[in-house]
Amino acid sequence: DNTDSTRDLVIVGAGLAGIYAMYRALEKGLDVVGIEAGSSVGGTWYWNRYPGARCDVESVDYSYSFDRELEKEWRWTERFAAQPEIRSYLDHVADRYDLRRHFTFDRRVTAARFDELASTWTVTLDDGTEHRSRFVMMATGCLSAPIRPELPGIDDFAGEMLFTAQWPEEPVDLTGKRVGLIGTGSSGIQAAPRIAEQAQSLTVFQRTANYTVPARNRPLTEEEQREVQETYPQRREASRYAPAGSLSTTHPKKATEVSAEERQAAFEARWQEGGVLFAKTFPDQSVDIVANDYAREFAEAKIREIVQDPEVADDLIPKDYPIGTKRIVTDTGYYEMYNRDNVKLVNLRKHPIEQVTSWGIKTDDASYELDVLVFATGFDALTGALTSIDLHGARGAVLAEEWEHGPQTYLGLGIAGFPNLITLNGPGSPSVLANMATHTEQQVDWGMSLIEFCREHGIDQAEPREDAAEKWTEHLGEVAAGTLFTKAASWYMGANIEGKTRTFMPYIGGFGNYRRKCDEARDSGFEGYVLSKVSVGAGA
Ligand code: NA7
Repeated sequence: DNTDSTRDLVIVGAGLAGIYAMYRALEKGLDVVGIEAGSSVGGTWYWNRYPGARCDVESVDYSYSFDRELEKEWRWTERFAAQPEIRSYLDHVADRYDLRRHFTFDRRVTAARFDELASTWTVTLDDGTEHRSRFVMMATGCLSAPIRPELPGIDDFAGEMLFTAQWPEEPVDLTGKRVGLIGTGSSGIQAAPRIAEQAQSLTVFQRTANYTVPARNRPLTEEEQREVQETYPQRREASRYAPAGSLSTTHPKKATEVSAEERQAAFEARWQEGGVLFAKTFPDQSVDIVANDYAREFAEAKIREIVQDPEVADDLIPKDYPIGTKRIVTDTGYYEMYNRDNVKLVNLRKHPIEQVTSWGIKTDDASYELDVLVFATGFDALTGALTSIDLHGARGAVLAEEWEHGPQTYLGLGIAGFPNLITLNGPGSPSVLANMATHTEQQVDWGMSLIEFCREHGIDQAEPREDAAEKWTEHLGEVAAGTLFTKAASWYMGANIEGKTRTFMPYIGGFGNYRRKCDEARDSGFEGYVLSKVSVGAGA
């Protein structure tokens, strides 16, 4: 509203994290306001409405655990929930706890500036409105700043352009249309088979092939739903300290220790079971290239088995990174789709795009006439949503400058130079490697405990210590260096953005370990922070 009053907290974003942060803030009696760029709650699940959008974490785990009553009254219909179901779940949560009225929708935060004398943030919205608060929580998402590729001639295209990350609310009818799809990450791979069913033709423009495993999504039976309900408390408790924030197992032995038959059987079982856990069939798969090669060869044989045209199969096989080191995709009928007559794969590595024209796409060897162009071209992951805000901290610190050579955080939750700022699910945390629902609750709860600690102890400013942030960032790098993940030009590494510093941004030491480290940091009385009482008569 105005700058006259100083609130306790501004929450930026109303996705999975922002919704829960708002719930907790209100529960704690904080004077809080939330800002959201979309017209409603949902975040990722509000924006990514493309056909086939689905979560790759099992629905019963990809949900809040903070209220047993909420858990009891909600029924997930499928093993992996599709976007509409997750969105209605998040709508339900927002309504059930009456959270909506605390958010301002259709407004984007453009800037935030910390006033060192008053120990307050001034948060500026795109309509010029300002909010003053003691704390700011950035629930801005880790895959929320979509990329629009700078293809030559892109503005000349006369047909319809669609972005998976900004798909229209109204249903899009692709019947009889010649559709081109650029991008074969999770979004492109999920959308393609659904588009191919409807469109006259689908041409997939692939720059880098991705590994994808069948999701084997299916309706949940009554029996399964009952069992989940009965075991929920134990399931949640185990998830809270699990390596990826939900239940998972690996083969008891390493891939390099078992016979070829046993290996094959284990991979086959995971392939049939479906889902991302194929990437964790064996415990050494993401650290030992020999073990990884076994998994890779298995997946390649599957591709060759499914795809009838050997040349297409060959194009679909990734060539330049270990399997699982770019987030493995789960699909429904992706490889099978290439056996349809109306689908064509264009390998941009062999034949790059020369020009987008009014009528379609020209590669160096062919012309493709298109009515619709779909972009599934990814995000400025982890840092993009934060650095796109003009963020000014203490002593002249500007976030985009501070992070020019890669993000530096303390536990992924705080940034040196930026007092009273809590970043949720951002770089330095295991967010994108974990079940985001479990992760979100951990992050919000930790952030709230910092705010409470400051209130209880009359602390005006809590700022991560420079050395603590350096140490954490170093630790991140060391843990990543012990894996194969640094071998891929992935968005985890910042490699999908030209000019972005390449550094492994998430914490890959496991969610359970991460939670323990965060717990310790909290229980130490926030030793990793400089905690100061500076304001004169500015009690929040
Ligand atoms: P991703 O995984 O970043 O995929 C983006 C895709 O778009 C990828 O295949 C890119 O190829 C491709 N791309 C990007 N720019 C271009 C240009 N200019 N030309 C051709 N192709 C391009 O994003 P998603 O949305 O699919 O998935 C993100 C995460 O969301 C996913 O991992 C899940 O965790 C959920 P490239 O690989 O860069 O060669």
